[in-house]
Parts: sequence; C-alpha cells; structure tokens
Amino acid sequence: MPATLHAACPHDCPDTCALLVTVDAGRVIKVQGDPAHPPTHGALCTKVSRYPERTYHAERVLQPLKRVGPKGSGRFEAVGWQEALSDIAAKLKAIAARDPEAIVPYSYAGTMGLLQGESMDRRFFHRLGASLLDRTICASAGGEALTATYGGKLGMHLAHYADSRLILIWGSNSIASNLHFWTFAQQAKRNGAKLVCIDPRKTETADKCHQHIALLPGTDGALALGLMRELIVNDWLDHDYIARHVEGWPALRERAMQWTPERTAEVCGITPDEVRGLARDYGTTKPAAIRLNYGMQRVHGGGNAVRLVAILPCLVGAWRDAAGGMLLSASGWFKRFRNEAALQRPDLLAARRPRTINMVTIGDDLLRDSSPEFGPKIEALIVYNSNPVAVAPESPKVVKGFAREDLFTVVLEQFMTDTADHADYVLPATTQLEHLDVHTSYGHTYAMFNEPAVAPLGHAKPNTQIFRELAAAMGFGEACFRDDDETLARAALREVDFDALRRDGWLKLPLPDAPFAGGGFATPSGKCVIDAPGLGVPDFVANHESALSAPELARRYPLAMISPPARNFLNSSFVNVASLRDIEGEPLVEIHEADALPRGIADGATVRLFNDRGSYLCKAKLSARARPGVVNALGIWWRKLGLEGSNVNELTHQRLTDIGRAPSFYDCLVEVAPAAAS
Ligand SMILES: Nc1nc2c(c(=O)[nH]1)N[C@H]1C(S)=C(S)[C@@H](COP(=O)(O)OP(=O)(O)OC[C@H]3O[C@@H](n4cnc5c(=O)[nH]c(N)nc54)[C@H](O)[C@@H]3O)O[C@H]1N2
Ligand SMILES: Nc1nc2c(c(=O)[nH]1)N[C@H]1C(S)=C(S)[C@@H](COP(=O)(O)OP(=O)(O)OC[C@H]3O[C@@H](n4cnc5c(=O)[nH]c(N)nc54)[C@H](O)[C@@H]3O)O[C@H]1N2
Ligand code: SF4
Ligand SMILES: [Mo]
Repeated sequence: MPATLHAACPHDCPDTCALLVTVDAGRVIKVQGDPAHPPTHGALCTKVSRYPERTYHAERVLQPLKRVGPKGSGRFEAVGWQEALSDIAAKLKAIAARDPEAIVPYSYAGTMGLLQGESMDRRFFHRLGASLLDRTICASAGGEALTATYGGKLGMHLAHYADSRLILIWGSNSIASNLHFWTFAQQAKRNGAKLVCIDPRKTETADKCHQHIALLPGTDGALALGLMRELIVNDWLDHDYIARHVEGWPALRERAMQWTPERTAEVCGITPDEVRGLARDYGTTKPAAIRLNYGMQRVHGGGNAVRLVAILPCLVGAWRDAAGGMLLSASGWFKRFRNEAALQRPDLLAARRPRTINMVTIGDDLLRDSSPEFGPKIEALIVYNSNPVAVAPESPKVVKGFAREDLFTVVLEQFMTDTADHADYVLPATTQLEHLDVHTSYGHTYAMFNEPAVAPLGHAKPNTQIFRELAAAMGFGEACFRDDDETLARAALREVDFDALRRDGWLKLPLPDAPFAGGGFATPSGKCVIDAPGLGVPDFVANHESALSAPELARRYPLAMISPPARNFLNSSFVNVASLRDIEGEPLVEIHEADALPRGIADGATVRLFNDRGSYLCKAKLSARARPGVVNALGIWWRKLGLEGSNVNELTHQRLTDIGRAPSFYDCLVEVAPAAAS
C-alpha cells in the first residue's frame, strides 16, 4: 500500500510549496502539491514535480570521495566515512591550532530548511571559532533597505493580491520564479485588475500583463522618484496617512520634485508618457499593490531603489487596504517565532569575535595573503548548500582561488557540481526526501514541516548528521552536538504547535490581514522611515557600470548585461536533470536585432560576450525579449556544461551594492561579437 507524507519544497524560492510525497515499497513514486495548502493549491512548478528524478539521479554522490587528481580535475576515489572524517578533523585541527579564522564556512540556500541549512553547522563553526560568513549573495541589499524603511522584511499577504485592482510586478519574473504569486495575480486580472510589468526583459510574465515598461537595468530608483513627482503635482497623495505614519517626507518631496517625466524617462530609457501613465494608474487606482522582487536590487543602487519603491504605497495610503501595499519579502513575519539562538548557539563563540568574510567577494578573498586588515589567509573552506564556483561573481578569480593547491576544501553535496570538482573531500548529502526539516518562507506566512519519506540513499547523510559526526571527530564534547534532528525541529519555532505542524505539514502564522492600515511599522517610531539613520534620504544611485557613471567603459562595452534565472533551473540546481536541461536547450544570450545586425550576429550564431574581466561563449538568440542596449544571458549553467567550460559569471564583478554588501550581478557592461571574429 503506498503511503503519503507531508513535505516542504526546500528550494530558494519564495513559494515554499507544501508537498505530498507518495512512497511505495521504500521508494518515492510521486511528489505533488498539497491542494489543502492555500499558497500551493495543489500545483508545483515543472522542476519540483520532477523531484524524484533528482533524488534518484544516476549521478548522485552516494559515498565520501577523496581527491586523487590535481585540484579541479574532478578525479576522486571512494573512501569510508571513518577515514574521511578523521582525516578532515586532523586537517582542521592543525589549521585551528594556528588560527581557527583561517577556516571559512561557505553556505547559502541550497536548502532553506532551518535544520539542514542553519543549525548543527552553525554550532560547529561557532564552537570552532571559524570565520563568520556574511550571507549576502541574493537579498541583503533589498532586505536591509526594507528593514530601514519598514523595520523588517514585512509585506502583504500573498492571497490578498487576488483582490487588488492594480498590480505592479516590479523586477520579478513571477511565472518563472514566483509561480504561486502569479496565480493570485491572474485571479485579480480576471476580476478586472490591471497588471503592469516593470522589467528590462520582456519576460513570459510581461507577455501576460496589460503593460510592460522596459526600463534600463538599475534605473528603478529614478522611476520611483519620477512617479513621486507626478503624485505630488497631481495631488494623488494620501495626506492623512503621510502625516500620521510617514517620517521625513518633506526632504524627499523636495528631491522628487527634481524628477520631471522627461528627466526620468531619459535616465530610465523609456518615454515621459510611460512615467505619466504609470503615475496616473498608481495614484488613482485603489487598492494598488506592488510585487517587488529581488531582480531589481542586484545593481549598485539596489538598496536605495528598494527604499524609494517601498515609500510609494505609504504616499498613496495603499496600506489602508489588505489588497494594497507591497511585498518584497515576508520572512520578517517569522522573526518572533524563530528561535535562532537555540538552533545556532552563537554562545559557543564565548568571548571570541571572528572576522566576517563576505560570500560575494570569495574570488578576491581566496587570493589574499594574511594581512592585519584581512586577518589570516584562507586555508580551509567547508562548502554546503551552495555552488560558489558557478554562482559567485567574477568566476575567473573564484576558479583560481578554488584551484589553489594549498587550500583544503570540503564540499557537502548531492552532485558533482563545479564546486565539488574542486574539493579535497566530497561528502554525500541527502535530499529533501531523505531528511527531516522545518521551514519558514519569504513569500508566504505559513510554517512548514518536512517529514523524511525514505531512508538516506547509499551512504548519504543529512548535513546535520555530517556536522554532528565532524564535531565528534574534532572532540567537541558539548551536549548540543548530540541533539538529534527531532530535538532540533522541536526547538526551531516558538509559539507554534509542533504536533499540529507535523501532522498537517503546514500552519498559518497568526498575523493581521492589513498589517500597516493604521501605521504600526516595526521601526522605533512605528512610522515608515525616509531619513534612515546612517543612510540619509534615499536617492537614485547609478550603476557601477553604465554610460551615466562610466562613459569611457561604456564606449568600449556598450551593452548592459543582465543574467536572470532560466525558468527550468533553480540557480544552478537542476541543470544536471536531463529532462529540464532539454527544455532550456543550451546556454544563450537574448539580443535585440538592433544590436545584433550591426555586429553581424545572426539568430543561432555562436557569440562571444566579453569585457575586461573575461569572456563567455554561448548561442545568440535574436529576440524581442531583449530591449535595445540590453542583453539577457540567462543563468546559471554549470560551467562544465557550457560551450567552453564557463558560464555567465565569467563576466560579472565583485563590486557591492549601496546597502547590504550585496553583489551587483545585473550591473555589468559587455560587448558581443560573432565567435569566429573575436
Ligand atoms: N525558476 C526559477 N525560480 C527561482 C529561481 C531560479 O533560478 N529559477 N531563483 C530563486 C531565487 S534564489 C531568487 S532570489 C528568486 C529570484 O527571483 P526574482 O526576485 O524575481 O529576481 P530575478 O529572477 O533575479 O529577476 C527578476 C526580474 O528582474 C529583472 N531585472 C533585472 N534587472 C532589473 C532592474 O534593474 N530593474 C528591474 N525592474 N528589473 C530587473 C529580470 O529581467 C527578471 O525578469 O527566484 C527564486 N525562484
Ligand atoms: N550571474 C548570476 N549569478 C547569480 C544569480 C543571478 O541571477 N545571476 N543569482 C544569485 C542568487 S539570487 C543566488 S540565491 C545564488 C544561489 O546560489 P546557490 O546558493 O549556490 O544555489 P544553487 O546554485 O542552487 O546551489 C545550491 C547547491 O546546494 C546543494 N544542496 C541542496 N540541498 C542540499 C542539502 O540538503 N545538503 C547539501 N550539502 N547540499 C544541498 C545543491 O545540490 C546545489 O548544488 O546565486 C547567485 N548567482
Ligand atoms: S521551486 Fe518554488 S514553485 Fe517550485 S515547488 Fe519549490 S517552492 Fe514551489
Ligand atoms: Mo536568490
């Protein structure tokens, strides 16, 4: 008799779907969306409906592997767990005896689970006194900007979008990367709402909106200021809401008045009428909602842009209605429920205050020597839940760093990724179907439970278990290293009925429907903050690389390149699932014919994208999805599956955003030429 269990999608996706997993004779035969969970409503994306294909993939790493060839050659031999763990512990002990900060953990959201993502691992590194990691690679520009403005990563409830009359889908390709929001947006559309997509790329989401505004990358802050001016001059402001619930408006009002539709249009690469029309829609339609997403904050001025957009719903009083306001991230709603200190045990650091390494600049940092400013040279790297060799910016440097023969690298992985290829040891990790976990979400407000459906395959182990055993091998005697996963799961969330959560697989947090209808922002004053401490009044900040900020560079590299996700991959995950890779075809760059024809580039031609940092070979697709002046090189392919063993991050740089120390992946100038000619 097949059995069905409750699980949660572990991927770095705002939807955090509730799964029903069917097991027959010890094998998962089906993964479906839970029809009872309102955000999931029984539907999964194409990627995760193929999850069994990923778990039972013939290329799963199922035993510990030890390097036998040169660094990066991908040549390994199988070894036992005992041998692997004692050798790793001996190496780490020797380094820690000199300086534990020479050891660096590197992890991100390969799984978003509170257990497999941020529990026993954190305890291990805290006890060791290793360097801390600033986990900035995705969302910290927007996240810190939103926190400065609203006091937390807080926003609208997903389901209320169905009742909005106007939805601005801003820097988000919802159909590809936030599918379960799109369902509610479509419901609103059927009820007569207008949908506007604000995105340099004409995405599949833009195709289905009433209007598409194809601004230049990194100009969202200017657009928000231009909208503010129109709201002011046409008196579409909610003066009462501003007076009661907004702090610091006069200074921003003055700044916004300088952004005429003409100036705004010029900077954004759109028309003055597009600015006027959008402002009219936003100023006169109620309730109006914004679905802002992280795509628009991967540029130099990403933080300021998020602050400016987040102020808009306060100016028109959109928050008065549950179906008005904005959502960038909902993760802050979980803050009061999450018991991070219990799971991660920062107290194990005792009085030590290790340095912090920014994961974005791992390329530069792996190539640094010891110095008073930097601290010790990085001697060991322990990577899990991430594939930095493929996803971190400026890969020529990242690869050079990972190829260092004197670097000791341990990678916990499910597959032989580009990063695992550079390991000294690869330790086999379980997938979501094989381990226990508890999840929060950044796109909805339900806590989630993941029951293991089957025993670990081969010799794979959950991350928690690997760090437990590594702690034992290091001789860490604290009782907390013996907590099992059930103990960790019970400690993960406060004020949540654990047994009900486990029984149903999900549980809605008790939260207000229209959270800021009467103000009540999570800031010290309870107001939306404009003049934030240390940040000042928000302003438009131009890209690191643009005609505006770097005209000489723009003459040599006149095309702006963005590299948003491909629909059937999740960052670099699933690139190795054949059925999904077949849908995506091959690495490609979308280019408008106005840019292609003068360069002699035909549809389907092999082209070279290049700048001072490197070059990347892929196929050109002449497409109206690209606007003139901007090319879209969809990510994130495994390097070893690229045309010449590289991917788009060969071209990106390590410069940081204005707020949040984040990468500016979509702030990147390139030139493109037919491959033969370059
Ligand atoms: N299928 C799929 N789903 C995913 C992912 C995936 O790889 N594949 N990744 C997951 C992760 S980790 C994240 S963080 C989210 C990412 O999802 P989003 O937060 O939506 O961010 P992106 O996909 O990076 O970019 C979204 C859109 O922003 C556009 N964009 C680029 N630059 C700018 C700009 O300067 N201004 C504006 N207005 N728009 C811009 C891009 O063209 C893209 O269409 O999705 C998650 N979901
Ligand atoms: N050019 C460009 N670069 C980008 C982006 C972009 O849009 N353009 N997007 C950026 C963004 S938004 C993000 S979030 C990052 C994402 O970058 P990463 O966080 O590195 O995400 P993935 O590429 O999905 O890699 C996650 C890895 O974790 C592994 N994994 C999954 N579950 C487990 C587990 O339980 N245990 C262990 N040990 N391993 C597990 C998977 O097999 C996978 O190889 O990339 C960034 N890089
Ligand atoms: S990747 Fe996103 S849409 Fe797909 S199943 Fe997971 S949470 Fe749902
Ligand atoms: Mo991300």
